[in-house]
Amino acid sequence: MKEENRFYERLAEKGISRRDFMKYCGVVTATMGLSSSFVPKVAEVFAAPKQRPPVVWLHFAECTGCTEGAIKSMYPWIDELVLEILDIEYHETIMAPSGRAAEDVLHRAVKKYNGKFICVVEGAVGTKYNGAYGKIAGRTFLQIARDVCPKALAVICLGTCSSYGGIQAAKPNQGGYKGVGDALGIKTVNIPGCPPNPINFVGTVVNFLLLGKLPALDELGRPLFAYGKSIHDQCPRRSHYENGEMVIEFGSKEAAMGYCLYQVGCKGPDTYNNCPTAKYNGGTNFPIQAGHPCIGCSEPNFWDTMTPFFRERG
Ligand code: FSX
Ligand code: SF4
Ligand code: F3S
Repeated sequence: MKEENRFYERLAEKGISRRDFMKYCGVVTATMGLSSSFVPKVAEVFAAPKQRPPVVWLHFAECTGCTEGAIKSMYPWIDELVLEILDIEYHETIMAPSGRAAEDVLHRAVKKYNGKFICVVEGAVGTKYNGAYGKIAGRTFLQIARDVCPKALAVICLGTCSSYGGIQAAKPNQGGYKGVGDALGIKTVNIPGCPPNPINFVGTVVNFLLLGKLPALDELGRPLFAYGKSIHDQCPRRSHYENGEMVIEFGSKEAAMGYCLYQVGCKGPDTYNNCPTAKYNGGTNFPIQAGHPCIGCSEPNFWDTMTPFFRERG
């Protein structure tokens, strides 16, 4: 209880009311597909964590947009919440040490928490020429992945690059880039999207801390709570024509002002993600609502299979 009170005091110091915090917990709970009766339990995970799993966060070939999205949301306190429930041992982007000191941190953490840490990976792994297409501290991405990932309790691939290869794996893919699961032949939890929605990462971690297990996954390793439905099936611009008249199905504001973007290339029917309900930037907006067709950024090989992203209206 004391710990919980201190947590709320810390929030208050940052100008965050208990109400704002509970609202965020409500969003996380809904995203996870749990009933609202779980909201207080989700709040407890943040306010009085029973465990803070050690995390080793690796970067391979990518743009770091996934980290930017996950820890630099528009409400800085949400990022801090994420950092409160995780014990981040190694993360190149946010850690203070560099060079040899950073390497030492990595080796120490992997040794100390062998079999107990969560490995979060961003970026694809080059597999051709013994992985020569990418190195950190003299070791190839492939060597690092082979060394670290099998020692983790679970590997969470954050972003389309670590999940399936992303832009690095686009044709002609000279470096033989692959997602981590493919490169190592292991099972990973994949949170794709370029960048992925941070709420899906938070939901996965909270699921683990609250229910003691990782969420149910589809055959592509994606949590079903987030990637179980197509964008098209949840789209506010969905409409259909009856006797030449457009019928707005959802009756939402967006639907009333907008039109389906299929004719200009929208890949929503072939893309599985929760963007229309979770939205980005703290639930503000997502590409289709902003007038941009979905380019399928969370699907494997979308750079090859979903292009051209735009279609000229005939
Ligand atoms: Fe890839 Fe992430 Fe796109 Fe970028 O780490 S999914 S290029 S947003 O940064 O990996
Ligand atoms: Fe489907 Fe895209 Fe049209 Fe929405 S805009 S209804 S996702 S095709
Ligand atoms: Fe990506 Fe399509 Fe969502 S482009 S962000 S999966 S709407």
